[in-house]
Order: sequence, then C-alpha cells, then structure tokens
Amino acid sequence: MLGGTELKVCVLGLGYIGLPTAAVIARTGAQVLGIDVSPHVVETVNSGRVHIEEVDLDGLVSGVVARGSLRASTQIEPADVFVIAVPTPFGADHVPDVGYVLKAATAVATVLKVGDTVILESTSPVGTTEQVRDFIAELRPDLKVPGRSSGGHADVAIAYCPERVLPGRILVELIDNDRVIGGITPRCARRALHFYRRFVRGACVTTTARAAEMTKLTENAFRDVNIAFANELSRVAETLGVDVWEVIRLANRHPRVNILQPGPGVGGHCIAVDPWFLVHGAPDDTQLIRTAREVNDAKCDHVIARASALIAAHPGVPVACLGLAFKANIDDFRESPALKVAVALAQRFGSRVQIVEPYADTLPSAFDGTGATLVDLDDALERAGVMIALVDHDLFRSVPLEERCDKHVYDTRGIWPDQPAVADSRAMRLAS
Ligand code: SAJ
Repeated sequence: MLGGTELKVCVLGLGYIGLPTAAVIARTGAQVLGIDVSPHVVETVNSGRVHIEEVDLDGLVSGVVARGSLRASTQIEPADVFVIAVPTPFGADHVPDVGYVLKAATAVATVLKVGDTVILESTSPVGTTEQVRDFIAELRPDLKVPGRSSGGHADVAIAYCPERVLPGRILVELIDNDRVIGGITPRCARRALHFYRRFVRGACVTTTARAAEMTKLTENAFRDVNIAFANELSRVAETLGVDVWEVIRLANRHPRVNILQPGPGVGGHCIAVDPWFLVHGAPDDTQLIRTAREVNDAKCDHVIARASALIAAHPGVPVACLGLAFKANIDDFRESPALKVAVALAQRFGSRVQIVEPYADTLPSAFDGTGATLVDLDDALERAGVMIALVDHDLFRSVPLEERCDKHVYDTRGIWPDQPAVADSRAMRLAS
C-alpha cells in the first residue's frame, strides 16, 4: 500500500510536530487520523482549526480537514503506517521519561497487522526504538517483529526518524530538510524511507535506529554547547568591560569561526532537554555536554541578578520586561528563560514590573499575585524608565533609538547595537 493514494496513516500526538506532520501527509492524498489524549485538541482539529501557532498551519489544516484527508480522535484505529510524535520529557535528576512513547506503542500494538510500519519521531534516548520493538513483541506474540524472530521476514517494520524542524519554519523544514531514517533492520529503514519520500524533498538517508537516535541528540547538544560558548563569552566580556556583540560580529569575520548569540539562557523543549539524554546514556563521558547545560542554565540566574541590580539602582522607576517566549516571533513559553527572568523580577519588584509580550493575551499563571501587568509596547515605551529586553521579537527590534535613549536598558539579546553603553552597566557589574 505504501505510496498509493489510499495509504492510511495514524499520527500519535498532535502537538508542535505531530499536527504539522499529519497535515503535510494528508496533503499527499493519504487518509490521516491524528490521535491525541486531549479531547479539546481533537475537537479543535476536527473543526478545521489549530491549537498551536505556526506559520501557515491554520490554512493547511482547515484545507485537509475540509477535504476529509485529516481527522482526529482520542481512539486509535487500524492503519498502514503509525507515526509516534509524543513528548519525551525528563523527570527528577534529568532522567529521560519515555512513558508517553511506550503508551503510544501499547495503543499501536492493539491494532497492528502484518505489513504495517511503525515509526518513532519523538526525540528519544538511544535504545528507545528497540524498547518499542520489545514492547510490541511482548504485547503481540502473534506477529514476527524485526530483529527478534528468526526465519523469514518480519511481519512489521519498526524505525526511528527524528523530526528536525525549527518552530516558526516547521512547514517548510518538514519538506526541505534531510531526514535520517534508522531501521531496526535495513529492511525496516527502507520501508520507512518509502513513506518519507511521499512528502520529503530533502535527502532521506538510512542507518540503524540507534545511530538515528544519537544523531538527533547530537544535533541539539551541538547547538547547546555552541550557545553555551556564546553565553560564557558574554560573561567574560562583561567582566572585561567589552561589548560581546561587537566581539562576536568581528570574530565571525574569520572564515572558520561562527559564534552563536548569547541570551538570557536556553529554552524550549528541545535544546534545553535533549543533551541530558546523552548525559544519562553515558554519564562518565559527557563532561562538556553536561557543563554546557549548566553554563546555559546559570546564564539565566546571572541575568536575573543583573536585572535586579539595575532595577534596584532606580527605586520607584517603572520597569518593562520585553518578551516571555523562549525565542523570537513564536507563542511558545515552554522552558522559557525570558519567562523565568520576568517572573523572578515580578516577584521581587511587584507592580513596578510591566510585561510586553505580543504573543500573549493574558499573563501566564506564574505571575499570579505578583502585581505585574501585561501592557502593550507603546504603553511600556511611554511609562517605563528601566527596560529589560528578553526576547528578540521583530516588534522589539523595530524600536528606534529615540524611543529608548532616555531609558536604562539591559539588552540581553543584543537587539539594539546602537544603544549607548551607560554607567548602569558598571553599576550592574558591581552589584551582581
Ligand atoms: N538560542 C540562543 N542563541 C542562539 C540560538 C538560540 O540563545 O544563537 C536560544 C533560543 O533563544 C532558544 C533556544 O536557544 O531559547 C533554542 O532555540 P533554537 O532556535 O536554537 O532551537 P529550537 O529549540 O527552536 O529547535 C531546535 C532545532 N535544533 C537545531 O537547530 C540543532 C530544531 O532543528 C529541532 O528540530 C528542534 O530543536 C527539536 O525539535 O529538537
């Protein structure tokens, strides 16, 4: 059935990855059923709407739902291909929690039949796809699973293919990015490859499930280590009284240097989480990866200390915190360092603190009882005497110098290169 127009696909998890993936597959003419534990999500998708903000996703979902190619349910149904895209958080001590993956595998096992393909897309510790295979083998002893049954071909294919898309560009990157497809066996990898060819324009490269799992973790750990380098540089530059943004701009003129941008820490549900899966898998061999995580987390506390010192140095002056999202131009506040900083400042300075976040209608509950208020950018620019820039939303970048030059500014993202260095930065250094 693979490649035919009647292909039935079941996507488990309709979050930031699952819903766009389900919609893109539905656009190829496949019959897609999206499964989610939340009745609200299921209802929203079935009415042709979306519960997450992502460029062009609303139009795509409403189109494929109207055409009858995509529907959602809380109950799994038989299909030809199952794509598991559920969260993999970590628990206490950063131990990975693959409970949602195994729960999804349990549901798949109830309807699995000869000829089906099961693909895990969730970012997972190395060995999880084999765990899924073992789980299915135990629940369905009637089926020959790959790599465990001797004699003849396996009845089902099981593979790992990590998503690698960037929030804000998901629909483009789902199609254009290369995919790494790791099979439990080479035959499993080829089956999954055949499926991805339906909608991926980038190269599809096959390997083992374990190598594909580690590849995904490696990509995000690589980025985390490089951001940690930038964050460490920003602290060195503060100590030495140098403008880190200028140093990075100049260093990046070297043909083999490409330093990332410092910020208030690393957020989101990927870069701040996935490196721990490598640390957990090989604790004695991951000094650098672990330290990078710690450097990035410590940067957030450092920003809270410096911002607090700046605010305390100007008693009674209204403060504007610009941004809560974990990065620019998105509405996602998960693991957001900007949110953590703003909440800490609101808890300490109460109603003096105003929050500007164009992607929020109300303040998150973490601000309850602090006295902080959500205001629009114009109000903040009119009233605030201290401004802490926490997110590089385009809206904030567009504020010209004439609207900021009379304020005490702490720009944690380097969005305003023309902001004059003020005596405050020395005061902040001494106080923090
Ligand atoms: N950040 C910096 N400085 C930078 C770049 C990012 O401080 O120079 C911060 C951001 O502000 C944010 C965090 O890092 O708080 C993460 O943002 P991001 O844009 O680096 O990454 P994500 O989490 O949106 O998406 C990443 C991507 N991975 C890589 O680029 C290697 C994406 O391709 C993955 O699909 C995604 O993780 C995922 O789902 O794993």
